[in-house]
Amino acid sequence: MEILKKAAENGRQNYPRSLQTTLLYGTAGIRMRADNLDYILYRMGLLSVLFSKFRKGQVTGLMVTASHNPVEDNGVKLIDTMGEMMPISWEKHATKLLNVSDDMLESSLEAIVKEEGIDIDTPAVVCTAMDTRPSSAQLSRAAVGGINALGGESRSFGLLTTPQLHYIVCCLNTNHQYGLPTEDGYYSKLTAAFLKFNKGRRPSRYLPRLHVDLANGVSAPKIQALKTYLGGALDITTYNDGSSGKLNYQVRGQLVSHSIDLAPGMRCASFDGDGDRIVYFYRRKGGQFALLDGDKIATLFASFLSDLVKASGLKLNLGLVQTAYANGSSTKYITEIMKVPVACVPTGVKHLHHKAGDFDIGVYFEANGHGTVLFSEGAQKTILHQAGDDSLDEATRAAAGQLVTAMDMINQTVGDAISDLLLVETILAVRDWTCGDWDAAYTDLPSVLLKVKVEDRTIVKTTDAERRATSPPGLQAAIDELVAGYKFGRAFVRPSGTEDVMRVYAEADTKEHANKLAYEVGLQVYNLARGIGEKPQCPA
Ligand code: 16G
Ligand code: MG
Repeated sequence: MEILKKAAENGRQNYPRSLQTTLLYGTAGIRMRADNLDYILYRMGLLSVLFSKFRKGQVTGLMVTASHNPVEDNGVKLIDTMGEMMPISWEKHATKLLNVSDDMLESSLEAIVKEEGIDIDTPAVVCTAMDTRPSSAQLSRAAVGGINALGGESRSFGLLTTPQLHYIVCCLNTNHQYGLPTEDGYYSKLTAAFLKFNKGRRPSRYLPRLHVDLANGVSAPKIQALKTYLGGALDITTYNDGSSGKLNYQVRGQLVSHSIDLAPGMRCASFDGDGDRIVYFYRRKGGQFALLDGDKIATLFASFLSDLVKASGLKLNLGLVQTAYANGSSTKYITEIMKVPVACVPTGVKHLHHKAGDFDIGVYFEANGHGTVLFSEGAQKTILHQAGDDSLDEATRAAAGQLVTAMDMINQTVGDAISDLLLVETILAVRDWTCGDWDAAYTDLPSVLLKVKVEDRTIVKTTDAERRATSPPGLQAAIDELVAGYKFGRAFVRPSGTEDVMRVYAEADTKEHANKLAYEVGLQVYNLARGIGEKPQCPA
């Protein structure tokens, strides 16, 4: 095919492969130092065109970002036609294109076309956007180079948060039914729902005042825009708003801000670099710092929505999806007190998103703050119908109407810090709650995360949503024995998908016990899975 040949030739000349290491399109696309990413972005541009053609010319998306990685890094996330992540079945094609030599690019493209039965003459459209990294503009140009080389139409949206691009792709493929495919359409839809919910509300305990750390990322300009749509309904003070300081400085894993001088009574949140994760935090009355993480947000959403479902007289099955990292107390609270079914899946948003689709209303969150709510098509129809059914009493209809408004506030395509923020604030306002009220639902068990370096992390295999190790032999038995020695003990190990390390998680009744359990399990991993370098140390 002539066009594949030309695109490969263009790649060889203008975007030659500059790395010889083996790369993986993994849990959340690919991320690495920005210096060598040009050819990768070019090739991912090519792939997104093939993917759009495969989807019969529907719009796909390509986001240039490395999320919460340091500013020197960059990366790419590819987006499916309904705004979800690119399907897992296509990740192998991405990985293949990342690793072939320039000479093999043409034949690799051809192989994908053949395997997926793609009609190369189908038109293709790819929307692109980027975060605020210094390398993002150049890398976007490389991606557009790839898109155009295969005859695809590229539509560049400039700076956006990752979830905003997901939203726009979904709008474009649903004939604007999901909303208007613009940044203005996004703010208008979400804030209209927020304002509707909060109109005339006079809470006494809840204060519409929030402090948000934006990690100097792309959400910084976006929150400024959001504020103009919110008017005075929510007073947001921003930190790390991009005016100075490094992107994601001191952010990384748990997103906790070090920039906010936290006084009792302040309600705070922090975002990651590309705006798809959020956690809340505050200081308890006694002065203790408390994190309201993805588990706490998930329980807040699930309890609110399940109350509305009941009040609207609907029989919809609502479930919650977590990973093994969810605190044991949250899982216990959700199943035993809230009586909401919980599913556990392997780490990585795509697994949670997929599983959430099994419920009429599926709430999913990773403890690290990535999550959203999915409403099945049937559920959406039923809710809309109920809200407009004049034969019902007013309270029932009003509850269904509130569900409709909540649906409008939620970005169902992917976890979205802005959308999650608006829903958390709405629920707190409706319930007239402080952070303390929210936090009181359950108390997290103390937990610890450790990293262990091993020769080859692929020798550790897991099952049961990563909660049990099946290899190397003896590892799980050793973990079971250790865990049995601790009250409320729980521990698991899994190979990281983003770093060359093994991760160890442990929780127990006290911090000291959790530390000790993590350390003991870490040692077993080190011994049984061929650890290298320094042995794990017991956390202080
Ligand atoms: C990626 C995932 C995140 C997951 C993390 C685990 C997405 C968008 N992001 O950042 O969900 O928690 O990887 O990293 O899927 P790990 O495998 O290194 O522990
Ligand atoms: Mg992110």
